Amino acid sequence: MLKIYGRKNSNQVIQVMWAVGELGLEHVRHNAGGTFGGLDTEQYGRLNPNRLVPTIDDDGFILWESYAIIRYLCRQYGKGSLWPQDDRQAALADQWMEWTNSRFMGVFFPVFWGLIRTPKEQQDPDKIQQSVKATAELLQIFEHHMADKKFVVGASLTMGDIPLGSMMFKYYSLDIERPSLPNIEAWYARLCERGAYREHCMNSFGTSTEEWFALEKAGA
Ligand SMILES: N[C@@H](CCC(=O)N[C@@H](CS)C(=O)NCC(=O)O)C(=O)O
Repeated sequence: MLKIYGRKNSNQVIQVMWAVGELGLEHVRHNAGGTFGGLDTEQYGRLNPNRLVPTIDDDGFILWESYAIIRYLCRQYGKGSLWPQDDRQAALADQWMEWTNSRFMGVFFPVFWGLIRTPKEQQDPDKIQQSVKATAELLQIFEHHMADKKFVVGASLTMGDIPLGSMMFKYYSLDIERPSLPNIEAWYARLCERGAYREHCMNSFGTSTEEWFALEKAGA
């Protein structure tokens, strides 16, 4: 059976779990990383020498790097659904995955990290504000792309929706200024209707670093 190693509040784990949920794969997830620890053991080092999460073990096939895991799971178990049948559609889905990694994460993650993973007294409001603004500007590209689409590459959910979509719960939950982005808001509303999205992506992360760790310890 598919095993996933990683705490459920890690963004990289969340996106893998959402894919697993959408594909309906039988699986077991083992808590690892963060306050659960376990990454420094010899056994974990053999699975993932980077000592990071997530790692998967699919009947003895070991894989790390969340984007590689999502692509593997979608190609292996979701051809024609999360992995588009058409190679060009698959390439476009891949493009938006990479865009999320190379462009969106760079501007949005400092917002999330600055507000939630940094103790209040160490926060830098100006830096956070700059990243909030940069995120809003960057999202205009995706807003424009979504003008005539229900999902990232067309009429149904694909792997292209997964990385960016998984971050949208955080984007829309944080107490930050957001521009009006009607196409993205409509897409996000569609994601929120999905059981797997609600289960894996819409978990409270608190409003401070203390709350974050308390929720993590509670396994929430
Ligand atoms: N590029 C890697 C990054 C993995 C990564 O940085 N994982 C973080 C959590 S998001 C981690 O393992 N941190 C140590 C910990 O959780 O203890 C991926 O996408 O899988």
